[in-house]
Amino acid sequence: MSPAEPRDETPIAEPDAVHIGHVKDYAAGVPAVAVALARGLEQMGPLRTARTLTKLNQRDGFDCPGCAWPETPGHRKHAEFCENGAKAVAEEATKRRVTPEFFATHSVADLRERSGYWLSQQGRLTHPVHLAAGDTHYRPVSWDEANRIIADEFAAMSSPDEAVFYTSGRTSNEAAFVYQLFARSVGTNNLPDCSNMCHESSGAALGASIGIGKGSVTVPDIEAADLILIAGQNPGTNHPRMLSTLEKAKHNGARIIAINPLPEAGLMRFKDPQKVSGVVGHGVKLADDYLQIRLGGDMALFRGVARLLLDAERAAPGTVLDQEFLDRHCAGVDDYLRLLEDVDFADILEATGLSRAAIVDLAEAVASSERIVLCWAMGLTQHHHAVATIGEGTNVLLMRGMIGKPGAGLCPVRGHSNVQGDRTMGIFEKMPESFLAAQDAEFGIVSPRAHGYDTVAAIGAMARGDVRLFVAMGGNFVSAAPDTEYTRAALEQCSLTVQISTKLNESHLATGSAALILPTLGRTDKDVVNGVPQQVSVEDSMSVVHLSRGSLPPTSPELHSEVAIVCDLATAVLGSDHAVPWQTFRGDYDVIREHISRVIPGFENFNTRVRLSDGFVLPHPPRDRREFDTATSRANFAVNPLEWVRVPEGRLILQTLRSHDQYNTTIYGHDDRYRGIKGNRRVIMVNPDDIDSWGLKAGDRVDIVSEFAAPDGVQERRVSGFEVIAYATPRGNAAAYYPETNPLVPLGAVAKESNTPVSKAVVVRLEPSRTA
Ligand SMILES: Nc1nc2c(c(=O)[nH]1)N[C@H]1C(S)=C(S)[C@@H](COP(=O)(O)OP(=O)(O)OC[C@H]3O[C@@H](n4cnc5c(=O)[nH]c(N)nc54)[C@H](O)[C@@H]3O)O[C@H]1N2
Ligand SMILES: Nc1nc2c(c(=O)[nH]1)N[C@H]1C(S)=C(S)[C@@H](COP(=O)(O)OP(=O)(O)OC[C@H]3O[C@@H](n4cnc5c(=O)[nH]c(N)nc54)[C@H](O)[C@@H]3O)O[C@H]1N2
Ligand SMILES: [Mo]
Repeated sequence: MSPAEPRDETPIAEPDAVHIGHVKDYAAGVPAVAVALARGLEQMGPLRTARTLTKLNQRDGFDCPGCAWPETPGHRKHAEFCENGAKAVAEEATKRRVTPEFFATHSVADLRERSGYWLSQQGRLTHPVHLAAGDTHYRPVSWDEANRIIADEFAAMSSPDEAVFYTSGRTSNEAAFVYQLFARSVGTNNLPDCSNMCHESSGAALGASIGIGKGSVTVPDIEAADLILIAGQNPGTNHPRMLSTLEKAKHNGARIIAINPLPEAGLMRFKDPQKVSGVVGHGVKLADDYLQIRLGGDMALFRGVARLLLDAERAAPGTVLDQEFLDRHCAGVDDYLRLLEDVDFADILEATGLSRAAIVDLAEAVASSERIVLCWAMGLTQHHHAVATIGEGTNVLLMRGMIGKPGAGLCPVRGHSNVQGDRTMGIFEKMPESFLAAQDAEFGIVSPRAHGYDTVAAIGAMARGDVRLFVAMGGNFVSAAPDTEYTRAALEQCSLTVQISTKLNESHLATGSAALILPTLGRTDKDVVNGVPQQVSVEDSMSVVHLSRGSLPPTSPELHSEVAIVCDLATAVLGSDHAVPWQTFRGDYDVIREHISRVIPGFENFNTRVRLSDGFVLPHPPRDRREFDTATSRANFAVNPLEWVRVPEGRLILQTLRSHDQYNTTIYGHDDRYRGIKGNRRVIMVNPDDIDSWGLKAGDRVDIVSEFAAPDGVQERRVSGFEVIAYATPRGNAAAYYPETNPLVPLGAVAKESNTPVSKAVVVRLEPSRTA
């Protein structure tokens, strides 16, 4: 039971006063390398730093747990990673340990008082632990006993729908596949995942428009594009390896236009730390143009552009619209063009906050480019009208025939490193019949057909007392979900909460009557079963599937792989004579892949092809053949009434976003370097004129209060003690960090169709701080 290595006692720096420095106008460069190495050495020591970073994103190594940006096919650099990928690795491969002794010292009540940062800095979990109903401490438990406790919970259910199985997007394809197979074998589709809070709006919009919820470009397409639009994405922080691709595109002559309320450093200029020029020079200017749009104004921008394209086509017929593409491959064109007749540019200007000249310029770029790529992330997906916004952006590309041709297409840039793969593997509360039927036939089980709960619905069901068992495969549900206190209370309604985790977080302390923490191997860890090293696979943002194998000896002999945890649990719940050969799966992941190859289209010869040096690319009918698997068998224009976000009198619209020093709910440190904000994360970025009009000064402390309509009148949520920072954000628009401001996001504020929490447009007011 003793941990493999001694506990690291390096003190943990808690936040202090906020320091405001210069906002950077470039990303990466020497500071990025220095920070990456410093974090590595601090958490892992020199040996593990060398052992992990040399294997990161290499063919014989592991997939970076940072983001889902693809590796460049063919040639790979020696160091195929970025500062923030290195931080993600350091966080996982740390030498610090959370042992049973730790839980004996710290009661649950004590741990609830600690910050998320402190919790994660304690290190890797080493042993399964159980919090019995009414107990004050987590105590060690054997794996058999843990599985028996969960099996007893199933026995007490009146319906399998009283169980909920959450997934975060780091889980491998193999683990995700057995996990959803287990949920469906017990009889529920309750499979909410982080994607419900992330790119669900992209999936919903693209599914309706082009018949597949995935992006239609590859890295070589981006490198070959002549116009790249980047809307609602901060790649310098969240997808730093994308900057190298953009640099190449730029070198090949692409024009890049950034659409963002904030002038993010990574959009402006890039210094590649792996090139001499990046280390000593000024770097490459990335964005040629920057459109400082208002929060939620993108649908209007796309519509304005579409209208200008139509006007230009009418002025010079046959020169702007790709009429052949529209005739052969699209549906709903006339309805959409009719909608464009009604465009009032006063609305477009109000919604976007941009000048007409800027929009005309964008439209001219779109009209005159031959290969256009549209990239986006959370700035488009987390709005009330997110699905319509992405549909509108897709319309613009369809008008120009930009789907299914080299150098052009749609590029939703995914977040978690395997979030796309998890969905392909069936982590979805409403998988299509074709998947369920194929899986049932393969295993001789009968999957339920009724749709399950997504993330927001699961919280509602827990709050109603309809859920006995909540299981999380990774993630940090209570902090990632909206409406933190409501969500915490909902989790507390469960009889048993189970977290399969690598590291301690707030969700281990938002427990049902009883709780289990099951520690698991991460990406960097070696996974050896019966003496044979196992490997897992992942799918990146561009549908490339490849292997990942860790290289570090596991933190503790008590760690089980995610696959092993699911298979042992399934055996305990379903019995050893169940139709699915759980223990065979546990012993050899090739056997799992064999079955996947027969259930999921595109995975034929999975075991052979995944061992090719660059893996393999999954089919994408629009990209490959201009085929659209929609009800019309064509690409459908999205036809929706125009919407945007209005700022109510005396209020601000708040977006919640990531700093440069965090991975979602895991806080690495307190240095949002590119934005020049250091020392503390409890800050709100506000336009200087708004600060004046609120009668405030930069540096004042405020409470942020959100307001929303509820059935029983207007309700409020409050977070206290935030420092006001003057920042270059549009008037009426503010920004603050996730997850500190999640308590402000009301559960009921969700995107239409995708049910994604509206994390980028919370109506708030500021009040003098109650906590001084
Ligand atoms: N280092 C690091 N990497 C990560 C993550 C991390 O936390 N840390 N998280 C991963 C995950 S899960 C995800 S989903 C991605 C997230 O990647 P991003 O989507 O880049 O993440 P956010 O910080 O939410 O940034 C949203 C960006 O959209 C802009 N924005 C907000 N609202 C609007 C709008 O209405 N219109 C427009 N045009 N822009 C808007 C914001 O100013 C900001 O630049 O990153 C992944 N990679
Ligand atoms: N207000 C606001 N809320 C948001 C967002 C926002 O922009 N604003 N973004 C949303 C988005 S895009 C996302 S994707 C979600 C993220 O939601 P989640 O995916 O639930 O959250 P993470 O913070 O990524 O989860 C971190 C935890 O995962 C565990 N972990 C890490 N690696 C592994 C592993 O290999 N295996 C296992 N089993 N566990 C592991 C660790 O215990 C760690 O504490 O948050 C959403 N919430
Ligand atoms: Mo995400």
